[in-house]
Amino acid sequence: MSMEFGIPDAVTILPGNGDLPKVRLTHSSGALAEIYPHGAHITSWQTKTGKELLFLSSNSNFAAHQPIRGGIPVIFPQFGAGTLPPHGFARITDWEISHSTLHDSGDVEVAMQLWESEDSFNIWQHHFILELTARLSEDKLSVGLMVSNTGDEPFLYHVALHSYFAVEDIHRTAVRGLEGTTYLDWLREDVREVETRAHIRFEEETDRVYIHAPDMLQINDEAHQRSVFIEKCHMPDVVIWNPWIDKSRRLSDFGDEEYLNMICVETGNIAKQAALIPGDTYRGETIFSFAAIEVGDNLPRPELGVVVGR
Ligand code: TA6
Repeated sequence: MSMEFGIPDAVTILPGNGDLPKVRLTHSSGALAEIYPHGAHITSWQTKTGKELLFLSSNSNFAAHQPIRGGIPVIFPQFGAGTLPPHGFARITDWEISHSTLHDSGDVEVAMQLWESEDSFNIWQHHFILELTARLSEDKLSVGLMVSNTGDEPFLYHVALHSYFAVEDIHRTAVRGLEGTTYLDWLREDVREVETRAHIRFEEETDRVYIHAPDMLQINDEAHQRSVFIEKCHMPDVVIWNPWIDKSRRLSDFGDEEYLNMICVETGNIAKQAALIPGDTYRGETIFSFAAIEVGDNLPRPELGVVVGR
């Protein structure tokens, strides 16, 4: 892995798990993020006090052609099962670093790109450039995605961030912001229902896609007394997933009890494929931030300006 993109004290390229390299982003406040060029996969986002906000399975693979279990998998061009590898090939392919930047604000940024190869063309006959940009601030992580159609044929695709968040106890975790949104329940033959709960809590396997969901979401990790805020732009749909007990046992790269300490809140074009004509480019972004909370019903929301101190 080329060292040309290293920036002293800000962007470091170093050996990661398995025989994979990783890039470490270090903000002057002490906040940190790590991203593997394998899948442009963000595996860690830590607060300036060292709290890890993303979930990463202790059983995850870190190897060629294998997905990393946890962090923020990049899903492209297919979400879920289909004619391509599950969740597409982007997450199991090595990307190239395209730039790294230390902004005047102190934000630290790295971008990675993936484009068609002989392997991808064998299974998906399209020309594309996919770029992920990760920008770390003191208390935010912004993840941007760009998809360009560089061929002369239109193509259909899904693109998403399949984000795994660490929670102290799933039984004391709630997701806010989806009340009134229509969802498909993938565990009940895609039955279509409207979410009635202001706080979604978890007591069984949960796997559903919320269509054209609101752009502001919140994960309340009550046991840790903190919230993660998710603000999405041009990433219309949201998947909420927890495998619970039986599915956890079926996943070889996921600990049997790890469902207790994670929740997936995924953002992107998921419910149906989007179309991209030749020469066109899609751009979307999800901004993750966090704050301490006081446990209770009237939990703070950033847009109401009542966020408790960091
Ligand atoms: O998050 C939605 C989902 O499609 C679930 O159905 C579950 O399969 C999960 O993704 C993980 O998929 P993976 O291929 O990473 O095991």
